[in-house]
Formats: sequence, structure tokens, C-alpha cells
Amino acid sequence: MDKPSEKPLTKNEFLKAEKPDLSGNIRETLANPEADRFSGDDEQFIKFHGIYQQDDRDKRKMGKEYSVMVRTRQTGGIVPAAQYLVYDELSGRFANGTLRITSRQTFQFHGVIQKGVGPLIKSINESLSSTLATCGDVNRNVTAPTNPPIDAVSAAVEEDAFAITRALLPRTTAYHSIWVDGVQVDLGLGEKIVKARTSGDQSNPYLPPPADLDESGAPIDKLYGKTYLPRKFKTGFAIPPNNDTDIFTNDMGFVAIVENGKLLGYNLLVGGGLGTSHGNKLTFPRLADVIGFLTRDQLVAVGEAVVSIHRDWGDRTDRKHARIKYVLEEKGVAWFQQELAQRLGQALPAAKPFLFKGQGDAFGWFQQNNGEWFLGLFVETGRVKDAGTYLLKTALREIATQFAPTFRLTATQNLILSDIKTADKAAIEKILHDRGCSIVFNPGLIKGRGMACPALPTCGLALAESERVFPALLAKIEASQAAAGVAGEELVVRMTGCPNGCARPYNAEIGLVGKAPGKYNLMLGGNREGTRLARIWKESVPTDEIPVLVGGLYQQYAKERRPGQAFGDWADQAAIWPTA
Ligand code: SRM
Ligand code: SF4
Repeated sequence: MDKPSEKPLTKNEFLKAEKPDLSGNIRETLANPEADRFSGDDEQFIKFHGIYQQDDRDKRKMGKEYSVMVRTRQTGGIVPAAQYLVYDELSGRFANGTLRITSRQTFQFHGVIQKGVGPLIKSINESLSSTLATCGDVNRNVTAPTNPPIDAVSAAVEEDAFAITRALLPRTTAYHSIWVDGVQVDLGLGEKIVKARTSGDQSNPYLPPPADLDESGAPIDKLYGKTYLPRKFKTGFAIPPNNDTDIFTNDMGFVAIVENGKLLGYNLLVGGGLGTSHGNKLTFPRLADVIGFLTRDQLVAVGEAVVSIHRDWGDRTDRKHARIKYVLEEKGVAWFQQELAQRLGQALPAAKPFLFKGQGDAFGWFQQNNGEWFLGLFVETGRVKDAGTYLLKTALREIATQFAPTFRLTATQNLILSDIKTADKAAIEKILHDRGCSIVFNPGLIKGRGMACPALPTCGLALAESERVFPALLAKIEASQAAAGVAGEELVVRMTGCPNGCARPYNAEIGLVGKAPGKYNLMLGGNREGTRLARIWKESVPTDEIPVLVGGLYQQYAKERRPGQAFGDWADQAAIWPTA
């Protein structure tokens, strides 16, 4: 593959080149009291600020009801309790009252009204977080292991995840001038913001390092230049044997290499990515390649060099074919290693051996190495809400206020509360039980491993339901499993409303990918470790038929499986596939 040049550049490339500070007309829209939405080119610019223009798709027949989705940045899913309390308050005031834990360890606010977006983003920044570059053609939220959240190695990895986060933030100053300096609203959040700013470190870990300036005083972005990356870019860290961050699905992954309890460095993985488009053969899900080994002091230089290869070699003529995975696929690992060596001034040594033995979160109480405790909680489809007698949002507010644990969002859309004293355990448990949330302690290993993307009604790209139908569907799959005599066995089921793959169905044991309203491609053969891709077993299966088909497969699995063989491993090998 030569550098793509003959085809015309995409429209997004011209937009970025015209306004490299990414400001678009956002300031003007915010200042216009008549504006009920961001429109035109701004729909692209706002993404770099962590905002998506959406409308309630349930209400489209009556005309479009606009709102936005806002995504925060939380490296490794870390949310201090005081920051969580600010989010809790903001979600009630300006959004739909829920907080959505995402598959990349951030929070999303859905249904944010136009007048709320300024105060919301200003307050997020005041609570020492940010929404800068959580979307757009840049490095997104950096994921890092939460299982376990606290030991010497995970603390070192966390430190590195923050170092790479900062290094890969865009240097534009427009974000701060629009949302922090430009929004003048007193929300009366005084006490809450003060607490968020005085708990521990006072500095915002998501402030980009100062940029160099050109002759006119404008910031220069040495890494991203004026046109940023051809497409989104995702970075994650993992600590074997748990692949809880699904590291092979990232554009760039760092796999911790640990010897005698000490972090030696990382194996570099490049070229993972899942998004596809139905019927477009140029697009496909891909797991990352292993490139080489690096020491901790090389981390930032290697990260920047990999991003610069995407910047220079990614396809800017077709946004469906623009991720770094296509560069790896078409040019190969040896080419990539050489290109990286040239940019670093030295080749990386060969990768060191590593092995993943599973993925996902642990539920219930576990002791940290410092004697304190962490509590793994199941959050159905990542949605923190109050509904009927299930009052998770209220319970978490009470726990944050009284005990101030660190909140850690997991990459399977669950939640860990860490740094809890032995004396506080019983009271925290009581709050959760009293608020109708007993399920959070022990969901079982189908619910606990499952993931679904938001899809309808908020996602503009959804072809089918996901989050809203997933719990009922999973319950039926659980029942089929029990009927086959293997109740309670671990199973990774993931569902999305379209082939973009936001809940990572492509490496699940059972992946359900929305094709049309009420119809899904049923994918099988991924594994529990997240290291093998699933394949389409049946196309366009109606929702009601999914549990019936899975029930049949489970009956066969129960008869045929070898001792200890997981469902995904059996399905990959079983005589269930059409013969060529
Ligand atoms: Fe995603 C676009 C939600 C993780 C691949 N994703 C979207 C948008 C913003 C729709 C849009 O562009 O209008 C969705 C917003 C829905 C809503 O109403 O909230 C959306 N993606 C999500 C989240 C919230 C899903 C979730 O269940 O948690 C995740 C937010 C992550 C975060 O906090 O940063 C989310 N998205 C992912 C992942 C999984 C991951 O990164 O681990 C993937 C697959 C991995 C990958 O990137 O290849 C993913 N999202 C996409 C794509 C396909 C990209 C591609 O290369 O083709 C799109 C569409 C696009 O970019 O054009 C997309
Ligand atoms: Fe929307 Fe598709 Fe992502 Fe689901 S997978 S959130 S439907 S873009």
C-alpha cells in the first residue's frame, strides 16, 4: 500500500485544516439564545470537545427533539468520590438523570439540553476532569486494568496510563477558552466543586501540556499538526493474566510484563479495531499484532511514534478505511516495526512471552495490598440509575457522601469502589441492600460478563435495539444454559445495535450485531480471554429466535464438550458451521 493520494480527501480533512484549533462556530452557537442545536460543520467539531449531537429517536415521528451526549475522560476509569458527586448532580440537572458507564471506562451524560451543555462541561472541568478529545480524530480515553485496582503493579501501570494520556492530548487552547473561561454561569455547586478540587492532588490530570507557539502566538501541535489523525485512535493497558481491558481491540495496546512482582515494561500491540459496515468488504474487525517490547522510560516516545505513523499513513480519503488497523493489515508487521524503528532511532527488542487466562470483573469484596478493601459491583448495561425499587444512583450518592471511596469504571461497564476501610464495609453493604440493589454483589457470570451498547433511542447510527432489550434476552439465554444442565457457567455475550461494535461483540463467545430493526447477526467462536475473533454463524436472526438457537447450541455443547471446555472454544471447533 502506498500512501493514499489519488482519491480526494474526505470533507473532515478540509474542516480540520480550516480550523485547526477545532473551535468551529461553537462559541457563536452557545451565545445564541435561539439555537436549539449544533449544526452543519459544528457537528464534527463538537466531537473533539466530547459532544455528540443527538435526537430522541423514539420521538422522531413527532419531529426531532434535539439534545447532546457528553462523554467524560477518566483514565483507567478512575473517578474520585467528590468528582462523582458533581457528576451525579449534573446528570439530574442537565441530562436524563442517568450516568452511563461506557465500554472504555468513561461516563456519558445522555439527553443534555442545549442550555445545559456549557455549564455541564465547565463543571466537569472544575471537578478536575475533562471532555477534551474523548471523541474525534485523536487519542480517546486511555483504558487501564481495574482488576485488582490496587497493588504495586497496577499503581505503576496507572501512572503510565496518565503519562500517555497527557502526552497524546491535543494542544488546542480553544477547548478551555470556550468551555472553561467562556462559560459564565454560577450553578451554586460551590461546596461540591470545592470538595472535588481539594480531594488529593489539586491539578487537573487532563490538562494538555503547554504548547509551543508559532510567530503569531498560535499553539503548534507537534504530534497532531493541523489535521489531526485520519480517524479515532484508542489506547489501552492490560496486566496479564486478566484481559479486562480487551487489549487486542485497541489501536495501540501496552501489555504489562511483570517479573518478581516488578513492572519491567510493556509489550506493544498495534492494529486492533472492531468497527465494520455491513456489506463493505473494505472493512472488518481485527485484533492487534504484537510488535515488540519497551521499557517504561520509552513509553511516551513509543506512543507518540505509533500515533505519528497513523497520522502519516492512515487513509484520509475514506473514513471507513482510515483506522491504523488497515495500515497494519495492508503493510504488515515487519514494515511497521521498521517504520517505528526509524522514528524512534532504534528497533524495539522482541516481545516477551505473556498469557491471558480470562477477562472481566470480580464481584463482591476483595482485600487490597494496603489492607483496605474494594467492592466489585455489577451495573446492568452500565446504566447508573434509579428505577422503581432499584435505587443504584441514590445508593452510590449516599456511599460517596459518607465514605468517599474511589470509583473505578470497568471496561465491562461495571463499577469498583476501592479504598474502603474494614469498619465501613457493613454500612456500605446495608445501603446497597436497603436501596434494592442486592443483585450488584452477585450477578452470575452471564450477566456479569455481558455488555450492550446504548443504541436506541439516543444513538443516531443504531439499526436495532441493544441496551433496552439486552437484560431480557440475557435472562432467556441464562435459562437455556440451565436447561442444558450447565447453569451458572461463565459466558461472554455482547450485543450492539449496528456493526460499529461499541460493546465489542466481535470477540465475544456470543456476539449479536444489529442488522435491521429486530434482527441480528449471531456470531460465535470468540473466547473468554478476548484473544480470538468470532465469526458470523447466522445472519439476520429475529430477536425471539436468538434464545431458541442458543438453547439448541447449548444442548449440543453439553453433550459434546470436553471437560472444562468453554462454550466459545467448543463453538469455534464444533460441527455447526457450513462446510465449504
Ligand atoms: Fe462507539 C460511534 C457509543 C465504544 C466503535 N459509539 C459511537 C457513537 C458515538 C455514535 C455516533 O457516532 O453517533 C455512539 C454513541 C451512542 C450513545 O447514544 O451513547 C457510541 N462507543 C459507544 C459507547 C458508549 C458504547 C458502550 O456501550 O459503552 C462506548 C464509549 C467509549 C468511550 O467511553 O470512549 C463506545 N465504540 C466503542 C468501541 C469499543 C472500544 O473502544 O473498546 C468500539 C469498537 C472498537 C473500535 O473502535 O474499533 C466503537 N463507535 C465505534 C464506531 C466504529 C469505528 C470504526 O472504526 O468503524 C463508531 C462509528 C464511527 O466512528 O463512525 C462509533
Ligand atoms: Fe450506536 Fe452502533 Fe455503537 Fe451501538 S454499536 S452505540 S448502535 S454506533
